[in-house]
Amino acid sequence: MELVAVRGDITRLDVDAIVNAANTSLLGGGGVDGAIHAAAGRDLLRACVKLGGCPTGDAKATPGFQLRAKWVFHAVGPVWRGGLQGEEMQLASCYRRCMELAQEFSVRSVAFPAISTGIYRFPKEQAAAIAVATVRGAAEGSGVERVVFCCFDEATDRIYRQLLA
Ligand code: AR6
Repeated sequence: MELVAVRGDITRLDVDAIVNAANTSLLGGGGVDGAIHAAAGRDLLRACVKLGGCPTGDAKATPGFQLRAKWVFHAVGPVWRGGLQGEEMQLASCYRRCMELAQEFSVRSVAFPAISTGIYRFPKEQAAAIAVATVRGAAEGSGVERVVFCCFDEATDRIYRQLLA
């Protein structure tokens, strides 16, 4: 499996599935969630309403509608509360669940944003280390050939490039 860091907007990527950094309502929000809903169109919200929310650490799938990606995996990362409330486990669980969904939907390429590191304030370096280790650990037998870590800001891009070098 190939792991790469790409700087840019996840809604523009040509992959089978993109991951959203959602909240437990799955009804949209700011950050990457807002960008994905804006790019996918109103049908995405209608599909999300039917999912009835999602617990922290889990992920649920919808079609990508107007996106190039066929699927969106809506993952709910933890809000950072100092690190003693299971945040690392919950973040790892998001990445693991998305890799399971990738297998379930026969997805060969998937792009992740840096879940929880924006509005939810999870420390960026710690989150990136968890993301890379968890994805690597879930690779075997998943059928996923290419994982893109989509880095929106320069700091995130630098961290992933170092980790993957
Ligand atoms: N493409 C790729 N990455 C992006 C994009 C984009 N278009 N826009 C922002 N990022 P955040 P969270 C990066 O805040 O911390 C929402 O309101 C951003 O720079 O989007 O998990 C949800 O509804 C950062 O590196 O998600 C939740 O309520 C990363 O995406 C809450 O925010 C994650 O930042 C989730 O907070």
